[in-house]
Amino acid sequence: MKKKLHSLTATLVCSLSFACATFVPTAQAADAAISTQNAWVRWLPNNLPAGGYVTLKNEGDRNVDLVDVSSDDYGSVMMHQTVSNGSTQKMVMVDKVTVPAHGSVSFAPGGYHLMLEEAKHKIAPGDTVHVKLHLSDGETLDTPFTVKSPAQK
Ligand SMILES: [Cu+2]
Repeated sequence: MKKKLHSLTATLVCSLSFACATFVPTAQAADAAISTQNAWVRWLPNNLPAGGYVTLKNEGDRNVDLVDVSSDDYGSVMMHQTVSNGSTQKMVMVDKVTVPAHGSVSFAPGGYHLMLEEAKHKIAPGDTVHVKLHLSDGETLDTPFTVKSPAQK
């Protein structure tokens, strides 16, 4: 009962306020649901390809796929998965990675990773690079990645 009264009040306030017009789209955008955590790049010397790692979290009710990646800092960015084959490991390209509803997926050493090649400028540990994560719901997350040396965690 108390809750109902409260929401009636909110509706009334809302209808009298211009702020309402901007409030509604903001609430919908929040539904988009994917956020990133712990984004970092394992830097290697001599312009070698670097691995990018990040955790994607989905607060929404629907699965969302990561469908493409791009960066202004690298000429080539790909989604890879390390697959072990008995005693050997190889990397395969992946077209998409699903972030399950109310779940998360991690890009981490030994599993999914971003393969970052052809750096467009000098990149060194301590730098921040940006990778755009393109999602199946139409969102693009321009995500800052901290560049770390292999010795750092
Ligand atoms: Cu790779």
